[in-house]
Amino acid sequence: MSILTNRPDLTAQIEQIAEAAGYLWQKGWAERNGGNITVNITEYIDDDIRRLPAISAPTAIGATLGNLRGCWFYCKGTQKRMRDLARHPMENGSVIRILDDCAHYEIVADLPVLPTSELPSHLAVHNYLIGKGSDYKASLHTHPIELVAMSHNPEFLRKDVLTRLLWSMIPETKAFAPRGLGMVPYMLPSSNALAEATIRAIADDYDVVMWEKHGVFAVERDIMSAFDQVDVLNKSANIYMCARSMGFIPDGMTDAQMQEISTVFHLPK
Ligand code: 2HA
Ligand code: ZN
Repeated sequence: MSILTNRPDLTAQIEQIAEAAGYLWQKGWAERNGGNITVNITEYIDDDIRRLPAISAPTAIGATLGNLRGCWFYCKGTQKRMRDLARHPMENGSVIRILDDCAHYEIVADLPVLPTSELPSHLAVHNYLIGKGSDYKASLHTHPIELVAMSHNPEFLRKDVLTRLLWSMIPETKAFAPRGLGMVPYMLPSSNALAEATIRAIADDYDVVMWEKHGVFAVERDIMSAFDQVDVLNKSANIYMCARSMGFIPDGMTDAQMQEISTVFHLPK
């Protein structure tokens, strides 16, 4: 029996994760096992779930994350494909609980699908978000084609150069990705250094962070909102590339036009 049986609210959350995973595949952003999803589902965990036995041994996270005491997460499984997760989320990911030492987790449901090697860095981000009182529950790593292509140009890696360019391509981008795109220079995937630099960028008030020549890491209230922010930013990157491939450099909206968007939509920057 699945942990989702007779739990419509938890089921809706997992279905939203599966839907987003399907979009990642359809977009071409999730080749093979590329990308990762971790969602804090603690608010949907009832007493009956809390009494369930673990189906894995306690596993060390590799760090002590003090804000995660009592937290539960849905995590994509290691080597699992987003396109499979889209159809069978509980066979390609699992529900874990953080043990009271805040340094170990165990798998509770539905199957002993091991989380990815990136779990410690995703959990470190969630630990940071809880610590600052954020209501963000979802973290997403994916490989959006046009944004990754743009990160191969050193000119775009300077702080907020790409943010301004992307915002200027179409008015919605600033409205729906109002914190822009943070930049993290190339670092080894899954490394502690990459996780720490990502948290610093999120602390610098970005919801979406570019990992140079690799992909993006996004945080939001729920997984669909995280997907939406990446989607609007990548749409702007695509418009830029379409203009360049038609042989001209796009003008972009003017500073005054972008300022007007900020005023009308009450945006932070
Ligand atoms: O989780 O995309 O960067 C698979 C990856 C690693
Ligand atoms: Zn990746």
